[in-house]
Amino acid sequence: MKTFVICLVWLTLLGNMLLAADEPTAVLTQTEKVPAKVESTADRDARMKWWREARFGMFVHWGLYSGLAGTWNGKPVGKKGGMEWLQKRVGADTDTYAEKAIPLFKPSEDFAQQWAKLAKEAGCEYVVFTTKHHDGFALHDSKVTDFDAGSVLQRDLVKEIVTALRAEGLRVGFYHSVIDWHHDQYAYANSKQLPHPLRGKPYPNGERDHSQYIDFLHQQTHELFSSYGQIDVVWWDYSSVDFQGEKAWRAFDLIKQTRELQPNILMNNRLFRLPKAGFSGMGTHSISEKMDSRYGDFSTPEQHVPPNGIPGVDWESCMTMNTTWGYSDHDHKWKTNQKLIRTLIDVASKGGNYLLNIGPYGDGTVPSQSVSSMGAIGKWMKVNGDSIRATTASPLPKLDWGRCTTGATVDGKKRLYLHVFKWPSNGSLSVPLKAANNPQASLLATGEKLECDAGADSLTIKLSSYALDKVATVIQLDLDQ
Ligand code: JFZ
Repeated sequence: MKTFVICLVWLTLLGNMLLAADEPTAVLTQTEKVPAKVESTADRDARMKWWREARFGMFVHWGLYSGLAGTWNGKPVGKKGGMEWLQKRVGADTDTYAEKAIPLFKPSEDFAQQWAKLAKEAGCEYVVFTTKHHDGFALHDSKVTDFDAGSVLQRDLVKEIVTALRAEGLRVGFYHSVIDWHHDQYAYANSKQLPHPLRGKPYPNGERDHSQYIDFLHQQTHELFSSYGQIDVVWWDYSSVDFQGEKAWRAFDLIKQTRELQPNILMNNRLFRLPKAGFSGMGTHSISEKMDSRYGDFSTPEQHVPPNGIPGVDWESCMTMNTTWGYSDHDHKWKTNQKLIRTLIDVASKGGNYLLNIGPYGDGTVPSQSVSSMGAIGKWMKVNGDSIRATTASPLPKLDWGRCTTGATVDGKKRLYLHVFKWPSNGSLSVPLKAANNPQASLLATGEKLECDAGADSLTIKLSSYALDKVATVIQLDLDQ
């Protein structure tokens, strides 16, 4: 037994040395606690299945900042960029911010049902919403703080939202900011990279003990993951190269606690900022090609689509409809419906998920531009949803006329979905498929059969002279294997 224990200790040490080998020196000590991998690939695949098939989710940024709507002391804070960062943008301390923001945060009775209907009708399978953003205001009824909806409004908004989403059959995701601008022990001076309204200024309350904040973070998320039934996703936000993982959040304990409470939960990788966790550095574009599942289940490119996807990594591109996550009265740069629908298709063609954001007003109702865009996506999805849901990345090289996704193989036939953005003026669509075996093409929307000509170098599909759908017409193409 003793020899066995000694061997185990040596093996663990050796394992940790190997794990640490390609880490920057600054984080060497943090990798010592990396837990052993315990989950089999089959178990992980089973856990990821619904999410991989979903392809489309709705993100919601809503909190105290929403009522301020991008305005401070009667002046616009800016015309673009994240207005959920308003407190930081104006450099307000938490009391001043709360005093101005709380009277403007007035959730209507049925806001949550509106969100749920909107997501369902748009064709989303899941919704991720802010249970707490960087300002630190929690939307549930928390026992460990008074800076929450329970204390301020005598409402548990998380419960209202979860109930409404479930009623529509949607999966539920909790966004949770690990950055906290309210907590009086959050030691913001530990990071030069993470935002804080008082960054560069001394702590107003004397020395801070960050471990007390970490305890609070673990307690508050314990409440969230033990009070609302099954939660499908946790979306942590976020870490920096200079403050992350063990040191910043006691991340592996936090993951352990969360997985114990929610065995099926999927989590993003933002408790860390390491190459192994899917990051190549700071910034929202810094994605690395590899990701170790002990750091999270999926990678989170923000405001962009990785040009070639991230083969072998589960990923989700989150994006805004204008330029801000939290609502602003001053941001009018709305993306067109065509842009949004084509981005959804683009993401699916590269094997990722699209998490599209809405920023409701302070009363929880949704700006008409977002309602109308979600409606347009839903209209397209009702007809063409099969070409998105449960598909995988395109097997074809880059297409100058549009995109392609891969459907399931049925009765030995391989199915491709061709999304035509640019309708060919000569009425024939050239698909780079060599010697296609018994190709059968039809319009997904109507079932109308299309004539095919399988050439040695490419397949040609005959089309009518005008596009059925100017945004994206989908052709279903079946091939014998
Ligand atoms: C974060 C939040 O700060 C933002 O408010 C929003 O919630 C978004 C979805 O996530 O945005 C980031 C994350 C990382 C960086 C910048 C903004 N970064 O690495 O520079």
